[in-house]
Amino acid sequence: MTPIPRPLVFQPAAGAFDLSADPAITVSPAAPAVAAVADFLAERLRPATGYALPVRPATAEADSPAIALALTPAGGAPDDESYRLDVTAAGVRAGAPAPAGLFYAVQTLRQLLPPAIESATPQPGPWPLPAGHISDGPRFAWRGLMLDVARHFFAPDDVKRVIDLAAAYKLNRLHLHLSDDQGWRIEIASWPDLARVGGQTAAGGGPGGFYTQAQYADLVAYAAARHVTVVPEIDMPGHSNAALAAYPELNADGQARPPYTGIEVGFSSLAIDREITYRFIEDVIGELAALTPGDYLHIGGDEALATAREEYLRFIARVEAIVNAHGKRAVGWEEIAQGRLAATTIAQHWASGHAVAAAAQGAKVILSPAPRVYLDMKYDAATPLGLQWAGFVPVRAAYDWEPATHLPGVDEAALLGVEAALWSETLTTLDDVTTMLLPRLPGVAEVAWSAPGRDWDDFRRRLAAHAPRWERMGLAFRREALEG
Ligand code: TNX
Repeated sequence: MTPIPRPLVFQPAAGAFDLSADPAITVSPAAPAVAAVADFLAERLRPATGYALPVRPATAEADSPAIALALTPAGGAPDDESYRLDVTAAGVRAGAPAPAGLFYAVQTLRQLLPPAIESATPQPGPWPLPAGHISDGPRFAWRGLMLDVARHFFAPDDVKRVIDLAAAYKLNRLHLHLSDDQGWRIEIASWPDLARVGGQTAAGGGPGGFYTQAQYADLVAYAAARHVTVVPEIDMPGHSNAALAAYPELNADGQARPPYTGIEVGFSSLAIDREITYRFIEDVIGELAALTPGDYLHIGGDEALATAREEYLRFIARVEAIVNAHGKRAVGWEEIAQGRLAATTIAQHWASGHAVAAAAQGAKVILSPAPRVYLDMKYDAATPLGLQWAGFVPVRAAYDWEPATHLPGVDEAALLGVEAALWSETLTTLDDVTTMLLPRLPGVAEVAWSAPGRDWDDFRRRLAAHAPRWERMGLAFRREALEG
């Protein structure tokens, strides 16, 4: 069965390699980044098979069966994510110019094995890996998933499950929406009440929560080990009530706002004309930049309905400069494109035409069109969770669309990539999260990774065959949505 996302070249052949040969996983060169991919593969395969699957450097004799992981040609560009995978009855060879490609070869290999491979306990097998050749690489450099941890807080272990899932479908960005009206979720040492006060609340009045800096750093490292870059977002100048409740001086009138647990948008604004606001932003961005090895900091900028336009534009330009001064590229929701953007700034389309203005001034665009990839939208009228302001998003809507023609005026050259978004107004548990992601996230991942040209009937068959894997992983998913 063709993996998800569909590879560029997929050529099945006769025969299979059987894992019961208990192969070694060999690495060439024996460098830490390659060994890490081999260990990741061994850790995925050992629980269900019960095999030893030792990881060792490749040797010249190579007569025993092996799953060989090799950097070939060595010295490829570090951001090259392509790979080749060859399976014969005699063994498995994965080759890639950089470790990311080897990691994706491993993710493909998992999907070639029977679904029982995802079990946490030993299973009878057999474990045939069908023979064939795959040559693969991504269409877009930015393949993202946004998780809103502000409306409801998700504990670090839950976020790790989401990272696992994103990486399984070859996504490479986890955008964490860390602050909003309902909650502030990241410890900032120089402004401790952001987390201590602003972290106490959540939509609907639940307990809230926040990540300590150590927990955040651990998430970043966990993601990096899966070739996922964390993109932290502090939403400004609107969507800021949690900060405005924690620090009175951030309000235009100097009065702290009461905490907010509803789900309306567009009523809050940081004080644009107070210098303290920019000291606050400098401190927050500074601490986040130091904790975040990735190139990007997301500054929000959406739905600033309580900020006058001219003030908004002045604010965004200043915040963008602060981000750049810390050596990072700014990402913002597409509203930021109403002003002149720095050359490196990225605009994220969700529901308006502002992304067209971004492309017109040469900025890169990430597509998160709400009617396609807002995975917090209900699948259909019968879906218990989710919102519906952008309509229903059945699996086909998430899968069957073409980025390069989606927004007239934003063509392929302007596109950095595609990002699914999961807002959490109605989601409180990991089961809620995966129920909204599955089965739609794999469809978005195919849009972001695979070459143009969708085949809905083929995809829905692959998806249906894929679902037993989520059962084996113990993940909740919306089975009804597999029908259509
Ligand atoms: C719009 S998308 C928002 C969010 C909500 C979301 C709910 C965007 C940039 N703003 O504040 O959570 O709709 O679907």
